[in-house]
Amino acid sequence: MKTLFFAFALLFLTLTISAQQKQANPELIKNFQDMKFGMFIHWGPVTLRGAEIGWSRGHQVAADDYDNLYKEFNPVLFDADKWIKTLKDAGMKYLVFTTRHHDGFSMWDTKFSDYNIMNSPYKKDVLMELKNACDKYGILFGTYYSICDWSHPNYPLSNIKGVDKPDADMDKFYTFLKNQTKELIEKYDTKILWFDGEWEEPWTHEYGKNFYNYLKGLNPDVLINNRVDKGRKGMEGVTISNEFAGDFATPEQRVGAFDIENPWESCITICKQWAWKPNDKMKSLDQCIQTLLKTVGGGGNLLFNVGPMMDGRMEQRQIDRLKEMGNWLKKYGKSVYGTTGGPYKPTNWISSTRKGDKIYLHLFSLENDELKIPLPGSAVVKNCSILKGEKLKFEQTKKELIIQVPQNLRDKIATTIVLDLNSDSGKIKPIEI
Ligand code: JFZ
Repeated sequence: MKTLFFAFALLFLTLTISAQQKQANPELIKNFQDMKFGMFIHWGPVTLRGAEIGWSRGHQVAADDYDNLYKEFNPVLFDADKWIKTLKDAGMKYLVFTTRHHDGFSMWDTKFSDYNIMNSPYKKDVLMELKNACDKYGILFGTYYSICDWSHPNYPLSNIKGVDKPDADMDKFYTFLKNQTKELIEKYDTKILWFDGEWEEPWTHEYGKNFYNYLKGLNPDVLINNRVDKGRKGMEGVTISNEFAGDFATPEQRVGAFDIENPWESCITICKQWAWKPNDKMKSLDQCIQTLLKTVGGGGNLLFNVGPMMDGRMEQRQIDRLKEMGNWLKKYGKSVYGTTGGPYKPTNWISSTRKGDKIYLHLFSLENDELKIPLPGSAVVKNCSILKGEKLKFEQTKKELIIQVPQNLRDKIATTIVLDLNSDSGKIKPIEI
């Protein structure tokens, strides 16, 4: 009887394990999470029109016009070194660059499509230049790659009403995806494959699982986002499970919900459009930093998007804004990099991170001089001060911590307070304020 039980238990265990997706190794995930802040770049020939990448094809820009823009694309002022220096000075640690968006244009020297940057008047492999600049500055190099390709003859959809492709062949298209991504892995040594466009009907859960396993077979150290599979339902994007493939979740244009169990990364634009748009409304420095702190405080990374211009430069006002973020991080980065979210769940006036025996509070606003927050008595506060600054008066009761934060010690953007505990801050359960 006992033997039979164990035999069944073993069988069950084997089946469950084999039904699971290959998971990324925990150290790889940890390194990714520790970086906290990366740059997303959406760029391509469409910047000649200042319209949105991919989506404007057949809408704001006639498809025929759109598909011929590359013949005029000549970003002579492109300087990979300058871009990556800008990224580094912003305090960012990694890059995700659009190698091929929904429009199907490849931004690298690919063997598998002629619709690529080498056939533009510019004729240079911008992806290789970016990869080399990332290596030079110690920045992790990652690539965005759209699954849907509205201009490819073998992809069934075009995103234009009434235009479909009856002769499309999805299996052939899948082979094309495998060939191109193999180049990204083997020739460019991409460390992140950031998929997108998985929500369209031709892409299935079967393709998703298969693709993920294929890519991990080429290099198990490539991180792959959850948009490789069909698990993401909507923009919140929180789907890290054994059922669906993907190493991290991808909430879009919003700070993800508090989650310190599953890796996630919010992608958010510095302006409104992903690709460059003249006079696009840019976020204030307050908004930029608070977005980063709320994301990190919730346990996520921020992939902050910049859209460079048609001539190859980033806009100066965006470079300046990023530099301001970098300056803030130079001073307060200790409360960001390598931390974990919480224990306080972010609100619109406070966010928090922690590491070892420390808790970092980021205070965006405070009505009076007294900050009163719940804290279990088991976590004894030994010291309380502004990070790299003055000591603060505090008082701890059984359930609460009361800190005096006078106006003159506050930072306009976020006042960063460090609490030294007598124990591991990681043990504190998430706290709602
Ligand atoms: C996608 C892209 O379409 C967008 O251009 C950008 O690259 C972003 C990072 O990812 O965003 C989406 C995805 C899905 C929808 C809209 C925007 N949707 O289903 O409406």
